[in-house]
Amino acid sequence: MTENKNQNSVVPENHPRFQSLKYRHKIIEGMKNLVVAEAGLIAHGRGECFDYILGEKTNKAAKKAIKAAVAMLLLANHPVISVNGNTAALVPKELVNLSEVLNIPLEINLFYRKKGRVEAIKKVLENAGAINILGIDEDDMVTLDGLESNRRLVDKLGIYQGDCILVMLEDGDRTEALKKLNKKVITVDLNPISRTAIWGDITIVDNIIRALPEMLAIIEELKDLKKEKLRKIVQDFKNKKNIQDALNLIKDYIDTQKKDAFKILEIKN
Ligand code: PTJ
Repeated sequence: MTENKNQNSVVPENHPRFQSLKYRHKIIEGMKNLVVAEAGLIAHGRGECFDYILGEKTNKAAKKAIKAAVAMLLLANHPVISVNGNTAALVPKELVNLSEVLNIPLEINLFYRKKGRVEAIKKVLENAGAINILGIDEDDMVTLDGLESNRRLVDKLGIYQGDCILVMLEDGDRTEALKKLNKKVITVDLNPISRTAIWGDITIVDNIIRALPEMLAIIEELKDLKKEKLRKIVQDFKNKKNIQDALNLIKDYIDTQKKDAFKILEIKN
């Protein structure tokens, strides 16, 4: 059972949408604690919709992208994991594990900088075991060129000097700005044709709740490989082709679901 205390509702584990409801409640709780922006609820709903038409599982294209992403992170000189409200609410432990295993800093970077949010997210990450979190102290922040939104505020020791940035659930502007600054961008975005997805160097079309554990598993496979082998994995990965594959998966999934739904409709009538 998972309980959403403030709403007095309990979701039974055999509920067909148990997983989905569990994560919805995390997002709702996150919003009440200032971790998630109000707009984060809408972003989550959009993600759910894409996840539904991707079959709610990590597909082959996503697995390829995850492998290339891990190789790229292992090769980078100053990689950084960018954390927003939704990621902190949904996968705090996985973010901290990823940061520890790869020795990569976590940097809080927000679109909506409502008072108290940075501190709320810091607390969630610290409760999950994070020690050194960037993007906290305004004195350590500088602004990124070519960006008007709050995401332009970055940590001198983090995204500002980073060469490879992992961004999840993003608005497109920042990915574009990071690319113009010659940084490599790895994205996790369920919408394969969002601006973030299109501008990223490696686009993982998957739900962060599955993509991050999968990344952690792949790190175990790749962490001892020689640099040439890692470079080959990155070079062989073609993001455009991978995005096309993700879109084809959506088309195939909808076709199959349509057939199944029509079988039921025919029996029903
Ligand atoms: O915490 P803040 O202030 O930094 O704000 C975060 C949000 C998410 C509100 C902000 O970045 C935003 O408005 O994002 P967008 O433009 O709505 O884009 C979010 C993208 O993430 C959409 O393409 C969604 O389909 C996708 N998405 C939503 N949930 C997930 C997801 N992708 C992967 N995993 C998810 N769980």
